Amino acid sequence: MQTFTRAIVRPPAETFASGLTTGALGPPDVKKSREQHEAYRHALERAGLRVTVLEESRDFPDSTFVEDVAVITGSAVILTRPGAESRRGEVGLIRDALLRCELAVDEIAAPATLDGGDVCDADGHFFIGLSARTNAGGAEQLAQWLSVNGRTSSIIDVSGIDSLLHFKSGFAYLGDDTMVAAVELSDHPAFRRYRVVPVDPEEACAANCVRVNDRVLVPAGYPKLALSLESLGYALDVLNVSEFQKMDGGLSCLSLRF
Ligand code: CIR
Repeated sequence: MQTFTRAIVRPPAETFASGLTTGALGPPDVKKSREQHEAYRHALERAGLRVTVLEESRDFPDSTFVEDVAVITGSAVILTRPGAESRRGEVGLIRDALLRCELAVDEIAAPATLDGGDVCDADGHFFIGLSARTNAGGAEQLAQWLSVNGRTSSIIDVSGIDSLLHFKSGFAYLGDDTMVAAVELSDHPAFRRYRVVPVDPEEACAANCVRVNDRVLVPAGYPKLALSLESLGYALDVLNVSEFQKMDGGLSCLSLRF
């Protein structure tokens, strides 16, 4: 499993509640979301990361979900072209921060679309989800870029699974050939050679967890998955992300880790 040393985050702005959401859980409390974001940042620091905190952006209420606008591997990054038009301006907001990290910056070109939430690095093999946000052109451009950077990839079509906004809404790679997968994905032939930890349908949101160095960040409120992971020997950091879940986001989307 890759060791991460850095992360980039952006706290939610005052306008957070006007971002995109399917809205089933009601509006988020901005103050609470900021507290949860700070706790998240501290968890990344506990895992050994140096965290760069970017300025919040009132103009882009979804910009706290920084993972969607860039894909990083090694010392290279590709800026995405988010599937949601209201999020495209977030790309320009993050470019300078990535350049300052001395990453070589490329960019997905129109009309392709790609959200980082559809991209999962499994020890150098990338799974790329096709979804309502990521189209075939975006997946292909990313696959090509990854190949130039010495990485392999395969495409997983989640566009027919209504419960998943992004591939990683239902999937996480934990290292050690182990993955957490929502029921809709757990039998996928692409995952046959891995150990798959299934997520109980009652705990569907738990699938979006994140391995960061020696620990796994998991969302609070999903005891069954927590127990499964603990029994496999993972050290967990349980975090409340209720306010981000109200905006269809979770743990992975709140940072870029590299
Ligand atoms: C959106 O709909 O784009 C945001 N409200 C949530 C994005 C969550 N990102 C992610 O799962 N990677």
